[in-house]
Amino acid sequence: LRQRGCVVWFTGLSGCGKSTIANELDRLLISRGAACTLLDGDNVRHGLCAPPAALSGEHGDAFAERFGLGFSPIDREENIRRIGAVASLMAAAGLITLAAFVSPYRRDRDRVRRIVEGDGQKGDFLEVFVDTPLEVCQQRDPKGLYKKALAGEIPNFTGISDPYEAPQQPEIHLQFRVGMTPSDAAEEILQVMTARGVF
Ligand code: GGZ
Repeated sequence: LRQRGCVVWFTGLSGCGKSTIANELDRLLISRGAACTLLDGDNVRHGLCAPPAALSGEHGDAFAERFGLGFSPIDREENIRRIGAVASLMAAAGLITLAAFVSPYRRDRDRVRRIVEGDGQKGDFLEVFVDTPLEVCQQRDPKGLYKKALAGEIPNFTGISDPYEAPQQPEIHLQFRVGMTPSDAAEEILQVMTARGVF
């Protein structure tokens, strides 16, 4: 099997399914012998970009305030910048790198695209827009975050009190359909990857 190092970047609202689909694609790729890796909020926000509250220790609050990231616009920008830099290195090392983050600001996503394409070549960055309507995400509300955001308990919540800037020309546009499974979505992405000579 042949593969090309690349970044498959999932973007969409909280609860849109991006992490589930990325995990499904990760499994599918591994079952076919690919060398791939997955970055998502669950691993990155506990490590590389841990929030201030999780960073304490010998340097105390000063350290946490400087290096821990929350959800203000500038914090999200830095979150996406760090993830983009890591993803670009992984892709350059030959890995199919899946990244699933809300990444609501177009400018931040486009910056990652330029870094990945600059380190590699055009076609190494595939943007996947997981286009699930806000109402559906809100209805799912797996972690109860929308409820809290609507009650004013979470500031800057994407889709409620902070904007989501949809991609204008994503390589893959996954439009929500009733009955669509994460595995259907993963297959659809894999087909595009194959057509583009990534795997
Ligand atoms: C959006 C938030 C927020 C705010 C906490 N806005 O459904 P989840 O829980 O698991 O996915 C969301 C995750 C977003 O983290 P990212 O690193 O992907 O965001 S970004 O790309 O914008 O930097 C949600 C939870 O963290 N969460 N507060 N205010 N999502």
